[in-house]
Amino acid sequence: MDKAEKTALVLAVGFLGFFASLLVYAAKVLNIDVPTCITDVKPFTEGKVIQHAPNRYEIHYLAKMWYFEPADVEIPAGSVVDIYLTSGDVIHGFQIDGTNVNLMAIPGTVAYARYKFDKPGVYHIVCHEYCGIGHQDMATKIVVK
Ligand SMILES: [Cu+2]
Repeated sequence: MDKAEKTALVLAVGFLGFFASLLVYAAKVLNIDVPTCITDVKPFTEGKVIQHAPNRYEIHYLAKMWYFEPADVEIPAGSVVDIYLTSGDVIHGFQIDGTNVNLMAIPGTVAYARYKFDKPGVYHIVCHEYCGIGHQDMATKIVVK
């Protein structure tokens, strides 16, 4: 093997190793991990907001062609929200703009994410998985006051 080739290979492997170790660090140490499989919550057929404490919420999102339920939720700043998501028909996407909450709504399954809404503002939620003719209008929001 040519010496330059060897150098390029070592650099590439080293870079990928560094990249992978940062991913593992984020997932295991900082707890920024991909959604895990939720088995203790059965798929539900209606969306709702449940308040457990002043700054503690649970939102059950139901994605359907072509809306999210509940629509336009309002919560106070600093709230920690457990988000559960399921679909009532086809596969949908669920991304909260400006956050790292990025889930898929798959019929028969429940996806989960927890997010702390520290900053007041309007958090738009969009469906980013093609779901039919009304897909581009499928959105809702969380208003943080
Ligand atoms: Cu959709």
